[in-house]
Amino acid sequence: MSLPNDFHWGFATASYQIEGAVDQDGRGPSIWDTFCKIPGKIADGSSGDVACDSYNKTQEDIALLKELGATAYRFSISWSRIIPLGGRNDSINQKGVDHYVKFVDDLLAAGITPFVTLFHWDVPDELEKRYRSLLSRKEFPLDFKRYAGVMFAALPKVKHWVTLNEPWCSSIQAYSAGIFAPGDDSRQDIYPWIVGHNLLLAHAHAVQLYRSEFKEASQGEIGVVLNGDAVFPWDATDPADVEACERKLEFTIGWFADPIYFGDYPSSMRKQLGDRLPEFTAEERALVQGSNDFYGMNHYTANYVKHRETPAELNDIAGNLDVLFYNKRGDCIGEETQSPWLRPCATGFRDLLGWISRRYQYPKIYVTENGTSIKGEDDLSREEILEDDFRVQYFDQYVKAMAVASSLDGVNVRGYFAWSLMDNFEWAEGYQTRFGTCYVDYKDCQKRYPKKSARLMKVLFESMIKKS
Ligand code: GBH
Repeated sequence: MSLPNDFHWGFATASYQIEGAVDQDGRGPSIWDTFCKIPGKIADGSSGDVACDSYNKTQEDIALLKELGATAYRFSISWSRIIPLGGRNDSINQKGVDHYVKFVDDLLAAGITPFVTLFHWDVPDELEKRYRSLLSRKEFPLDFKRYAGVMFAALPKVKHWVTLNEPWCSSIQAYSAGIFAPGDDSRQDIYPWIVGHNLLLAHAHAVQLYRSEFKEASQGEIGVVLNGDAVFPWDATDPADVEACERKLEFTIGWFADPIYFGDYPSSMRKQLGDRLPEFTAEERALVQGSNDFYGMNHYTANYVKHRETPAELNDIAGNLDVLFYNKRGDCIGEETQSPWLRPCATGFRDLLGWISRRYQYPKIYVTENGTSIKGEDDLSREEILEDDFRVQYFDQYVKAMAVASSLDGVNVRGYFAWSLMDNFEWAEGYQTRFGTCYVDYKDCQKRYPKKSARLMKVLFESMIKKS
């Protein structure tokens, strides 16, 4: 059981979840600033206004990464710090650009490889007001392309670019569930599919620009990050449940990865959604197909999947099936955590790495997020929180499952990022849910304290990465 000798490992974060400093140095508001102000949207009524104050603590964050031994760091850029109004004819905020230029330089000086995400859900608010942002097939992809180009030019030393984080969440959580910004669930039958299409176009435009003007000089790579939970049939002897498992993966992963690797949506989606799912024009298809240099994989949990007998509802987003924690025999998928959707099940990780590899011809994979919350963690004292044995066990099992997939299943996994470097703004769940491997004391200047799990990572990876 081992990992390749050039394997990258480290921790991940996202701009709105950690930066704070929302009015500093000319940053414009994003849809999350606006969304957090709507009463009832965030569990504890909080926002990213201060968060971990990482915008003002870059030196501390880099020191922390160094102390923990990370060889890489995945973070995201706040689009509205770069172009406060967001659009392709709007002005650039040099202070925002300078901030990330210095951050990348400082990371490299510390021997840490930056993996930079351009978009982790924080659309400039002005674009929402101007043309309803993600809903615009004409404007959004081009505005994103221009923003991406500004960053490619500003950060030539970055060799690993992520266009989008989890377009599934931008579509479903925002336009079906309505629990993420901008929270528009007025047309659950069509908006998610339109938004997904537009995000694919935005991704592909950025990739095309990178490849035509920047890739050769910087010798870098670019790809999208997709979320996906592992699946097990509710009744393993029922072919309809086995098929439902496949359909669930197609509706979450294949929705984006099939157009990127094959040039079109999965037929199971077309069959259920009909013309509510946009068609690719020939031009769009040519742009999207082949637009990944690597596959970015965010992975946390698994479910049992049971097919439904009744016809799919108009607002169904999963493939007409039930997603369950127990199977027919009464086995439970995994223990409860603080996140209602997350239950540890490391065998699912190995399975899903295999599924992605087989379906998309063994792409290079970076595991761009993996981690867990812990039930009741926020109710404990700091001393107790630092002994996060549940998280230690989670990482131990998941990283080993990944090493098995790498050693035995031919999976080409080349990097891994624990979510997250530190406790942070957990979107609609506010600050009560802690995903950090480091504890953040929000009552005392957002001081960071490594939990046991943060220190485990180095031990784990050093024991598994081949020396030569
Ligand atoms: C990641 O998404 C995010 O990238 C990161 O910002 C976040 O902090 C981290 O997870 C922890 O939550 O509501 O039952 O339909 C995780 C992937 C996929 C998890 C969708 C929640 C919704 C399940 N997410 N899933 S449900």
